[in-house]
Amino acid sequence: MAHGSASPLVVFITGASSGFGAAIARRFATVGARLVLAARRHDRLEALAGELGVPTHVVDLDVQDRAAVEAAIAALPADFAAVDVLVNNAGGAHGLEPAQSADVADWETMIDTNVKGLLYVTRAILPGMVARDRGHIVNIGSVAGTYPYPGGNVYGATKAFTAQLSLNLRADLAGKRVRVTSIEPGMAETEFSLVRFKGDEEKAKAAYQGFPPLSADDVAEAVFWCATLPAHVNVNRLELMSVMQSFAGFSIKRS
Ligand code: NDP
Ligand code: 8X3
Repeated sequence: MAHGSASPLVVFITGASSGFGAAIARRFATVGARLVLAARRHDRLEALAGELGVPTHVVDLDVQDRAAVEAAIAALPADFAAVDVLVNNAGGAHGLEPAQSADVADWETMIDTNVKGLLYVTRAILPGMVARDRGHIVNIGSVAGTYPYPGGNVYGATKAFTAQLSLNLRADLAGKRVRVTSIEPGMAETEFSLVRFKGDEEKAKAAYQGFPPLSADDVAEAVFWCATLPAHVNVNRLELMSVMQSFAGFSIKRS
């Protein structure tokens, strides 16, 4: 187990009620980790906790609510308080409209969740990691943070933030045994598209038709690998895609 510790890892996962977060919880449960499962949908978290067979602490949490984040982390039970691995996974995309017609409320939701929520959780957990000189922050970014696509405007920008913040955290943590990793997946079949298309199941399904997208388990495996490498190994960035997803190149509109 990483960190040279005999005791099980404590893993704090935001957005554990669905998709990557739930798969990450299941992957860490296979090695007996102690899990903090955070999200807004309590029933989903309770159901997941019930199936895992490892010690869990369920936190009903909207990461956009700074006071609630600080209170929930301050109130972690002793057995879960020394977080070894924080997976900043909560988030998503809202809308796929071009910037000139996108809904500003969707932009605000993405910034409040993917950027500010991630910061609130990180800021509350990081001091403990630094004090213990041990820990790992895994931020879930996206290929959308590196490669532009039509309609990706603010979503991609929030994921570019995640990638750069991850590198800057590494700079701030120089000399500390606290690792930071940015995981940057391409299209993966989860509830992501259902959220992006505001519950339109047909559109969401179509996004994953005709090719094998990544699965939540694929991404969970990448997170698990990074977190269980020897403690001196820091994966800075890890980008993964379906073999059938690639790059479109530049667009030229000729007259
Ligand atoms: P899902 O929609 O399946 O899961 C999103 C999770 O985020 C849910 O558990 C949801 O929980 C949680 N969440 C959303 N808003 C909040 C909030 N305000 N407070 C707390 N939790 C919140 O999508 P994915 O699993 O695919 O997405 C997980 C992460 O991966 C996201 O950051 C996404 O941007 C990123 N990603 C996804 C890709 C994909 O193609 N699927 C590819 C690359 C990156 P609840 O609603 O219960 O609060
Ligand atoms: C999700 C991947 O390509 O749909 O971050 O933006 S993509």
